[in-house]
Amino acid sequence: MDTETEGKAAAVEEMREWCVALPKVELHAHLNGSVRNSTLLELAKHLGDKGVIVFEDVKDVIMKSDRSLPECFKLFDLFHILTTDHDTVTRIAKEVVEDFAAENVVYLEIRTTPKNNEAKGMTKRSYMDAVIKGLKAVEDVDVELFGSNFRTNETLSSKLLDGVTKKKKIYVRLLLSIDRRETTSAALDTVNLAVEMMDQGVIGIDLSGNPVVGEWETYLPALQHAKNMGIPVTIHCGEVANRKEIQAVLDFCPQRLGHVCCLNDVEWKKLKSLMIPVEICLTSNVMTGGAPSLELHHFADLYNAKHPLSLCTDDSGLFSTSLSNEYYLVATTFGLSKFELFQLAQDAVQFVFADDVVKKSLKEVFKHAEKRLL
Ligand code: 6MZ
Repeated sequence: MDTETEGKAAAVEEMREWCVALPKVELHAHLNGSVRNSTLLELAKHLGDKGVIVFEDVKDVIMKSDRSLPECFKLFDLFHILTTDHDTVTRIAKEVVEDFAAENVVYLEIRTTPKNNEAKGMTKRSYMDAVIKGLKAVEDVDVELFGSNFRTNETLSSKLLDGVTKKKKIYVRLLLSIDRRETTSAALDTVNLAVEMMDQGVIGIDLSGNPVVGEWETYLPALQHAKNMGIPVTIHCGEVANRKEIQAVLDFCPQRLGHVCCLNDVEWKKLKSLMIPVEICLTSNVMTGGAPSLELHHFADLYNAKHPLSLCTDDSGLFSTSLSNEYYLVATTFGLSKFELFQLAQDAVQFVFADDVVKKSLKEVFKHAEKRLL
């Protein structure tokens, strides 16, 4: 390697490390999309040995690096076969939190679809209990799961400030996802479950699933119910060009929107005038065709317009990315400076669904990190 190449490699390495060290807020991460490949392979091997699946076929699918949008949803059906029993749900929830914490994510909203599975004796409630059990089982990281009445946020805030040498600390909150394949009544069950679990770390509702499946009218009663109950809602919007639905979602005016890829000029203008914060998923959108390339991703337009936004991973396992990598991609693709990246990460605190006490504590974390990173 010549000196110039070595210098470039060192600069890349330095920037990557800086993006890891940056405290980050993750607002759009699906539990089953964030599972480690090594865990999926281990689970697949186990089911292969039992003759439930053909391991070699599944292995190739898990390790494949490119994924179209329809392929993603076929894969989720496979992942759900591998992961949907109570013990495995507990395991993946634990690992996912550990992985985000290792990336210096200081606040994480994980979303997951509560599942009924009669064969496994699983109800939506027991599924969520298994998730929470996993969050509580995390050992190498201090997890703050409940509201400030369970463990004082001041305590966690001071721990978050402890720096790199001590145990990492992370706030975790849960969003319950309504899958677009569900009926109105199943969607309402999910919102009612969220109401029931508000004191256990559940903090909001998400609408997700295959965007070419289902009708907006099916979920609207449940989403409206959430709104009436004062539960924050985030909605996957415009992953495909469904004009009628994009319009309806914007009219519903949720607290946040995911993706916003296929909006036309009128919808784009409306989004900007409503100032709804957007969860930006660069790698996911480029891989699934929602954006033509990184360079042409709508992040640039929203960022330049000072529209509220937050960088997110969507499915870090499925798309082999991490939140640090998403910040790195923004730096290298759009030329943001470290100062601008820091601002971007810090601004995301405004869009968390947690209360003002948590926000205040997170602002302290950024204030402290500023001295170290800038
Ligand atoms: C829409 C997505 C998604 O809930 O089983 N999901 N929905 N668009 C996407 N973009 C690629 N990525 C994930 O996690 C997996 C579920 O999250 C939703 C799908 O409903 C998928 O089945 P959970 O933990």
